[in-house]
This record gives sequence, structure tokens and C-alpha cells, in this order.
Amino acid sequence: MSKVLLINPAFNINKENYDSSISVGLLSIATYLDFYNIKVEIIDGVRQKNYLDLVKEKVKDCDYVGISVMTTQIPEALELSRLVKENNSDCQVIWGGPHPSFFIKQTASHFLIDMVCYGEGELTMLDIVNGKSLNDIKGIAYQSGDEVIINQPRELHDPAQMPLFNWELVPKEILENLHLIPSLTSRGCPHRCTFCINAILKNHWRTRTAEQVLEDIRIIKNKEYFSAKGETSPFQGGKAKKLRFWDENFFVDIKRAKQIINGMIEEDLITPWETTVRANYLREGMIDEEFIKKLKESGCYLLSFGAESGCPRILKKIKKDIMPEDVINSAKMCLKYGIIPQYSFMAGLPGETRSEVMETLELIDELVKLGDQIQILGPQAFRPYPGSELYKECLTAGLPRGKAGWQEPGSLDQWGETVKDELNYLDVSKFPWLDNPGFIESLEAYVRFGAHSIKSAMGSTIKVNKLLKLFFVLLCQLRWKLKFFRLPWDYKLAKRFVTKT
Ligand code: B12
Ligand code: SF4
Repeated sequence: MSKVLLINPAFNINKENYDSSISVGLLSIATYLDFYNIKVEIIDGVRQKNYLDLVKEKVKDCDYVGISVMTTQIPEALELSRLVKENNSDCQVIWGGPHPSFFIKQTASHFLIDMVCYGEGELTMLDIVNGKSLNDIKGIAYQSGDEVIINQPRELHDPAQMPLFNWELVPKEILENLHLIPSLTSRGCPHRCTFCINAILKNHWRTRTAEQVLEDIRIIKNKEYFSAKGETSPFQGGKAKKLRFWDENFFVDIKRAKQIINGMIEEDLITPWETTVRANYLREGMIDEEFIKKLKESGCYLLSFGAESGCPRILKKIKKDIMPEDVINSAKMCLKYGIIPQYSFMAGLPGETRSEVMETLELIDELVKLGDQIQILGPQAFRPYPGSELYKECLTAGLPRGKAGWQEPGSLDQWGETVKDELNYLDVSKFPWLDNPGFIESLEAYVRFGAHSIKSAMGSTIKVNKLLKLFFVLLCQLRWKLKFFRLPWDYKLAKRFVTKT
């Protein structure tokens, strides 16, 4: 019988809190293979110590190694592929995940990779492991002679037909450290935001049934390893864990969402939970006052919104289909019912002017003035993904001072070189469409340490000397008050003192 090893490569640079999450994609594939009695194991380089030793040991009697790859993971994934081949030359190396799905041909033509699986991996991996003829497997690409063969894409699967996560397949040391337990109740999203992986890969929205979701929570609640010592449930006591509906967009079908939330309340499944939602869903007929009260009652403590920009022109350009007023309204609703609203922003799109970025900062200012408990993520520098309208624009149009377009790396090895020291996918200073990359890059820090109260800024988990931190926080507070973000020398200096572990 075939044996499969699924690996999440270590990140190039680790950041705080990564160990509170998990590779849900690999868990989903492992669950599916296990359901069909395939022998499968997961190794996670982000969260397991000595993972390379584990790989060396386990790969010896393994037939297939599946590696999940975000662009930032390429250097490590290449090293891993080499290690696999050195320890078992017969083992087939299969790459899947966001980077191979965006760059199918480049990835499949690399000599260390036997096959690329693009798009969702569950059904495709099963076909591969079952030894189906390569011509007949949808969603794969591979080198054949001088040619790269890219088979037809696979249709998206129906989550209601998929088994619930089998937690026994996750290494115990990961489960015990997992603070945010994922439940995946739907896949994809019906919206059209031009920067988003879901819109680019055309991942339309599909669901599990409400009953399956409730069963999933029941299973999680009864797992001993999720509970702190002396507690009977992971969701009670001093070290209570939290549940995240890992969906891209949990609330699309409001009737289903109501069945889940009412079920949690009626069936004693009340749990601290969070999820992602769109700002314009907080309205009559969707998440209205009556329903938001129920969300709170069922344990919802945080809702995460993609606010993206405070500028109506930019919101239109990226087809976000929300307006800044929706964001303010959603914050007021959440605060009224004791739910923390969390907003992520981005800046530095091709053609975005400095005053348009300032509109984003003004919206952030308006938000934090509503309540210090509001959480702001970013603004992160916009980074383009191929296949999107914005990507084409970055390669060609909208560039200041007649500069040439961005040169995308021409091979997988070049991608590896490009991202090897990058925490955030790509180096902003090399984006030719940006007039002032230093300004864009510094904003996240100025918001994080300047927009909120000094107390909450000092409470951030960034590892740095306390006095230096206080000095930087005070400077950021002053900058934020004056809305003065030129000459970011303090940001550049502070960046050098932050420990990257
Ligand atoms: C959860 C998440 C994380 C988690 C955990 C990720 C992990 N692997 O451990 C955390 C928070 C740690 C994280 C970190 C980062 N992330 Co992230 N993350 C996500 C997120 C929101 C959801 C992923 C998920 O769980 N989806 C649900 C599962 C079921 O789907 P999936 O992962 O896509 O897996 C399916 C397929 O891709 C495929 N598949 C995946 N792997 C494999 C492997 C094999 C062998 C096969 C056959 C198939 C296969 O099959 C799976 C099942 O259907 C995505 C956004 C998104 N919507 O995808 C971004 C995303 C993947 N992240 C992204 C980025 C950029 C990052 C960061 C660089 C951001 C940052 N600045 O910190 C860091 C990376 C850290 C580093 N320095 O290297 C980008 C990746 C873009 C790219 N070109 O690679 C995405 C797409 C978000 C975006 N901006 O659009 N991330
Ligand atoms: S609503 Fe969110 S998940 Fe859906 S396409 Fe837009 S950014 Fe992506």
C-alpha cells in the first residue's frame, strides 16, 4: 500500500503567533486520503522542532511526498525536495498550494519536482496515489521530455461530501499548542475583489451543511488534547482556546449561518469563536441587530473585516463593493454588542496617490477613535499575484516617471532567490509603480504603535528592548497626531532592532 508524507516547509522568517495556527490545507488532504485508507502523515516545519530529521527518517519508506508552498516558502521547499530525493530517489515529489497554482509551468519544469498539483488537492492527490494514469488526472502538471504537460483543471469539490477533519492525523505537539482551532465550514467566496486569491483562482462559494458544522464543533469540544489540564472543554478555564471558522466568507448564506448559530446556542455548543465577514453584510436582512445579538450569545468575540482602503476610488478599482461608511457602520454595530471588530488595510496599489493613502489613514483614525479595542492590521503594502488585472497593471501601466514595469522572476530558482530574505512575499522597495516605497512600508508600524493608546502599543509582542520600544512608540504617537509620515528614519532604525526569530 502507498505511503504519503505531507509537509509544510518552515517559513523563511518566523513571526510571533505562527504556532497558534496550522496548515489547514494539508490537514484537509490528509483527512481525505485517510478516509480512503491511504497511509498518510503530516510534518510541519513551521511548528515542529527537528522537522528535517523527521523528514529524513520518514521519507525512507515513502512513495509520495506532497509539499505545500506559498511563494515565501520556495527556498525551504526546494531544499526539502532535494533532501527527499537524496534519501529516497524513488519517492515522487509533488508540489501544491498557492505558488504552484499561480506558476504552474515554471514550477513543474523544475528538475527536483515530479508533479505539480494546482488548485484543490484532496481529490487530485487521491488519484495520484491510487496510480491513475497521468493523462487522466485533472489538476496536475508535469514535465515530459522537453515539454510541460498541463492537464485540464479539476472541478471544485463539494465540501458537504468531504469528511470532517481527522485531528488524529496532526502531530500531538501541534495540537497541544494550537490556540485557534479551525473549523472550515465553506470554501471560496462569491465576490470579485481583484487582488484576492479567491477571485483570481475562481474559487466559487460552496458549503458544508449546518448539521456537519455543529458535529465538527462537538468533536473538537470532546478532544482531550485541546483542553488545558484540569478543564473538561478546550473552551473553558484560564487557558481557554478559541475556535475560528476558517472560511473566506462565513456569512454568504445567512439562513445557513443562522442555523449554525442557533444550533450552537440550543445544543450547548457555546464557544468563543471568530471569523471573517464583509463590512456591508452588517445590515437589515443580513447581520442585523437581532442576529448580531445571537452571534454574541453563541460566543462570537471577534469579527475580522477586509476594509482595504479609505478611498472610494481605490475601493471601486479593486471591486471591493464596499464603501468607507460600511466600515464605520460595522465597527459601531460590533462595539455596541461587545464584539471586537478587526480591520485589515493595504496601500501602494498601482496608480494610488499619496493623498489616497492618507484617506486610508484618516479612516483608521476615525475607527480607533470609536474604541481602542478595535484592531487594525496593516496597512500592508499591496503585493500583486499573477492572473489578476492588477498584476498586469504592475507589469506595464501606471508607473511613475516613465519607469519600466516590474520584472517578474523567470524561473522557480529565481523566485527562490527573490524571496529568500522576505517576510512579506516581495521587497516593496523594488516595486517600480511606487513613487515612495519607504512611506508605504513604514505605515504598518506607524499605525500599530501610533494610532492606538500608548498602553496597547506597548503591549504588542514585538521582541525588542523595552526602553527602545517606548521611545519608538512615543515618536509614532507624535507622528500619528501630526499625520506626518515623511522621512521614516525612525522606522528604518527600529526595524534593525527587532529580533527575527
Ligand atoms: C491560514 C493562512 C496562513 C497561516 C498558516 C499557513 C500555513 N501554511 O501554515 C499563517 C497565518 C501562518 C500564514 C502566513 C503567511 N501567509 Co498566508 N494565508 C493563509 C490563508 C488565509 C488561508 C490558507 C488556508 O488555510 N486555506 C484553507 C485550505 C483548505 O486551503 P489551501 O491552504 O489553499 O490548501 C488547498 C490547496 O491550496 C491545495 N494545496 C495546498 N497545499 C498543497 C500541497 C499539496 C501536496 C497538494 C497536492 C495540494 C495542496 O489543496 C488544499 C486543500 O484543498 C491564505 C489565503 C487563502 N485564501 O488561501 C493565505 C495565503 C496563503 N498566505 C499568503 C501569504 C503571503 C502569507 C505570508 C507571507 C504573509 C505575511 N506577510 O506574514 C505569511 C508566510 C510566512 C512567511 N514568512 O513565509 C498568501 C500566499 C500568496 C503566495 N503567492 O504564496 C495567501 C494566498 C494570502 C494572500 N495574500 O492572498 N498564512
Ligand atoms: S470578499 Fe474577501 S474573500 Fe471574497 S473575494 Fe473579496 S477579499 Fe476575497
